[in-house]
Amino acid sequence: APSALIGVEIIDGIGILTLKNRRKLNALRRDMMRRLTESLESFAEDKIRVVILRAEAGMDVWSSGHDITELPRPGQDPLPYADPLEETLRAIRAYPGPVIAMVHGSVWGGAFDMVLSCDIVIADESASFAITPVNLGLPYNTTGLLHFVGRLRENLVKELFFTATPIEAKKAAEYGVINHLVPSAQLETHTMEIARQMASKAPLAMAAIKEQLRVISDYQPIAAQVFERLQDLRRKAYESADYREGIAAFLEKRQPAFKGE
Ligand code: YZS
Repeated sequence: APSALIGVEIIDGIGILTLKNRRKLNALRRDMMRRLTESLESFAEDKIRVVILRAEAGMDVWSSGHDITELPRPGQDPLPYADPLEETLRAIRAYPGPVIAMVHGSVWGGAFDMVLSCDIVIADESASFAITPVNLGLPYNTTGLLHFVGRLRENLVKELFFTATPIEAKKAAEYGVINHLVPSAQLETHTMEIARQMASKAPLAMAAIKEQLRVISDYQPIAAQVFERLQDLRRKAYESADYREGIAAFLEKRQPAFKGE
């Protein structure tokens, strides 16, 4: 059941959302994403000032990313506007208070986008981050690229996307992916401390500042022709044999062989 795969708690006035799809290493299933989005809506109604997004304690994989078995069939846009993961990213970014990602273990693909969509990232030494569309032959969405470009230096964004190789916690902290890198034993207490501190500050001012920052960083006007050209480039990729091959290779647990067609 979807409700069992997302933990929803309120501790000391802090909303805590926990990814609990342990069997699939917290692959971000549609029903889980809908539940996350709904939980954020209900936290906002209850005026919960700060939210923590986390995985269950002890997970070596924080999240394996978009559930690959649920990606739209090859030939269709893999990351459409209405994708439930995209809806969750928008809900996090629009939440009228800070959302903190508390990270241990590896973070893959769309889950990295989710972490970057949070306002603050607190992690321990076991954290690592990879963005993996070139392992699948998947053309990432422009909004998603903006999330990375808005947070990280362009040469790092390119390295991450072109290699699909995880960066380890130390480097991630150096490059600004992580706000606070703390010892594992202190991850929960440190995160709660920062959450409580932010929850004691003026919520209306905070909500205004967060929304201002969101609008400023989302504001990238692109001419209609340019956007359509980008969509054509993406379409060429998601209609290709390579994208089929990338998905098939994952499902068959083998390495993909890409041909550029
Ligand atoms: O064989 P069973 O049924 O036990 O299932 C296996 C995996 O198939 C499943 N699983 C997933 N199922 C759906 N979607 C996923 N993303 C996913 N990841 C894993 O979980 C069960 C345990 O996985 P194993 O591979 O056996 O575990 P392990 O050997 O410990 O390896 C862990 C990793 C995380 C290294 C491995 O599972 C992995 O490489 N997973 C895929 C990671 C990934 O590339 N995620 C990005 C997905 N793509 C996106 O989010 C974006 C759309 S994009 O591609 O654009 O970045």
